[in-house]
Amino acid sequence: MSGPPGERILVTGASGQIGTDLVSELRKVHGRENVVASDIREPDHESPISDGPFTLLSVLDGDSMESTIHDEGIGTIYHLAAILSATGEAKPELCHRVNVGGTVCVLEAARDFELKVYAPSSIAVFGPDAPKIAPQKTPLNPTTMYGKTKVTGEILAMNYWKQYGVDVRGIRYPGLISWKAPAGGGTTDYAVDIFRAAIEHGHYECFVREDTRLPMMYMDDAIRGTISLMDAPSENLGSSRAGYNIGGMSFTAGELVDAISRRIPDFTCDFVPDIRQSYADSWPDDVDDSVAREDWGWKPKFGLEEMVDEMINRLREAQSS
Ligand code: NAD
Ligand code: AKB
Repeated sequence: MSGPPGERILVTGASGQIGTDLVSELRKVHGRENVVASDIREPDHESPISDGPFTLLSVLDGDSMESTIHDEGIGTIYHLAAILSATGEAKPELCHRVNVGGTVCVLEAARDFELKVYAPSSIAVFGPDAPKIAPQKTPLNPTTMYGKTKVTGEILAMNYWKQYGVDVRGIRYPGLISWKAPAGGGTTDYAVDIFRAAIEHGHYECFVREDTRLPMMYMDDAIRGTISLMDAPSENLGSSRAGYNIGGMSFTAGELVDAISRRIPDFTCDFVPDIRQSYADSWPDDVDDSVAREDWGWKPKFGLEEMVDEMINRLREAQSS
């Protein structure tokens, strides 16, 4: 099956943390009917993505993916379906099957239908040997299965671009912080879960040590970065097109607790590290995003203080509505 691309957009893994925000933003830009959300689980009734087209679709089912692309007139795929780090370490075979197998399915369909693809990577591509401020180019030796699948995803994307001319782009997202949907089984989930716990219970048990520092980003910046990378002229994108470092903020879990406590004075937090500590310890403190700034004009808007204000205000508004 092949043919000229349609104009509509397909989002895989759309019911997850990023999809919940990205689908809404894409529908604002391209029109509600032109963005088809898909996942193996239906979105919640209150989810913002339930206001437009949705189809149940596994990224491991190549035939269904190709018929969806054909029938729905798809020209671009935002491929978000994946198993994140904490779930991935517990279920490494599933993580490899979904993250690598799903990406191959999407890239094969893109090759057949001449589609444009967004396939995100992660700061998990870096291993303990990377500099603490991770450069764009450095040996990638992750110790987690999730990180290995993300390195493979970047390699596959570059191969499809070089061998078949498939226009694939990606960002190595830091830990993403948002309020519309819960985080989906990653190591950086504490920086999301802590806000709801602070507001609802005044207390949080944090699964990494107080001095754990990681690169993080507020979701609005991540969505703006994603759309601006996809809008960038292809000729501006160099050899990092499958996995650009983008920086937002970098803080320790203790600094996050302090920032929340300045707004919710009774808030308390216990630090009780579990296995996820070792995944966090294998990742960098921050990233050097100078290549993304140079190639397509990346610049973050949210720092720690702005992000904490937004998270608390938005969650309180959502609670009272
Ligand atoms: P998430 O776990 O919240 O959502 C992933 C979605 O994929 C889920 O809704 C799940 O149901 C779906 N899914 C799982 N298996 C599937 C399959 N076989 N077919 C179709 N759908 C399937 O993840 P997210 O946070 O939205 O992440 C999206 C992408 O961004 C992933 O590639 C992830 O690695 C990457 N990323 C996320 C973060 C972050 O902090 N959220 C950071 C770095 C990279
Ligand atoms: C995770 O913690 O697994 C994700 C990521 C940084 O890729 N949030």
